[in-house]
Amino acid sequence: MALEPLVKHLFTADPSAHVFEGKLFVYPSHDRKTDIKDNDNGDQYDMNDYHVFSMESVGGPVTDHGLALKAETIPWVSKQLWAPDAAFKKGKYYLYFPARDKDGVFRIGVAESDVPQGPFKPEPEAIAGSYSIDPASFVDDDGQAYLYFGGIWGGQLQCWTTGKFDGSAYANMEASGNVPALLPRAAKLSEDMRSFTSNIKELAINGADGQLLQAEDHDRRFFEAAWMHKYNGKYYFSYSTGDTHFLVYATGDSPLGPFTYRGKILNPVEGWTTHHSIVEFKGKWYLFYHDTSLSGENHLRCVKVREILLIPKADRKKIHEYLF
Ligand code: FUB
Repeated sequence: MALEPLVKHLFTADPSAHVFEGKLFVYPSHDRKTDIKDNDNGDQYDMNDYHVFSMESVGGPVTDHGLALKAETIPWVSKQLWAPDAAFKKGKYYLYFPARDKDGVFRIGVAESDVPQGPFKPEPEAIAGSYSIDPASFVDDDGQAYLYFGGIWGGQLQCWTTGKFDGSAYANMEASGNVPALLPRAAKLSEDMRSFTSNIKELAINGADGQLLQAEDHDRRFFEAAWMHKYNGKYYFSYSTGDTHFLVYATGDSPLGPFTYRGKILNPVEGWTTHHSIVEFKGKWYLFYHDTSLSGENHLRCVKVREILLIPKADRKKIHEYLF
């Protein structure tokens, strides 16, 4: 499969892929050119709208459905529409997105449409109690929907250790040394998909020894880009390790964990960030991800897709990029 960008007429990143109405839909960030210098806060990722894409087959033509949602129409947002995701429930489509509110705090919003491509109508307020970035929705076989989220450093998760926003914790980015790493978050979604119906839970990611991954373990600890999929009855929680640039995964027997770290999905790509989704379409599994090969600049990324090969355990050492 050619590893060409999915589209070249826009810069796209953070692809969330879903099968809706028999087609493959991709909900990415829409990167844009700015003069903002790269920094560890991610200020250079200054996006202000979303486009939705679809295709009938992987490798076939990709339709850009145009503007799906823009920042100016979302009353609570000040800037930075980061990585979105979408969900379907009871005849409606929902777009989840992180953005900074008027106080500069990242929150998660939701917008609704009758069709998967949008346009989406935003709720006037962010989801009550939501914080940080990178929402990923997952509807389990029993119909219960979950929202996964969180990101450290520029994603502000380090500011929420007490359950209240503490701006003074921002500059620390994360703990160091031999203490448990910050954990991704998840909550159950209401039947109307617009609010949390459970407390926000911390998702435990343990090593093979059953102990939480440590903050100093930058090759394995959670950084951002949560994704959940189910395969053969197991829950696969995958994410980016941020400053070590891996996509990795952990598995569990429940959508809220605990999860056990299993290994790498993708080695570092060109560019600082890495962010993905995993989806089954027409009997094959695909990894959607991004790199910066179209521009050579960290904040101008392009979405790509490759098939995930289901490799027998014995052969896994030979090809360590594709792991399940
Ligand atoms: O696209 C902006 C941010 O960069 C995303 O929210 C992160 O996951 C990283 O890809």
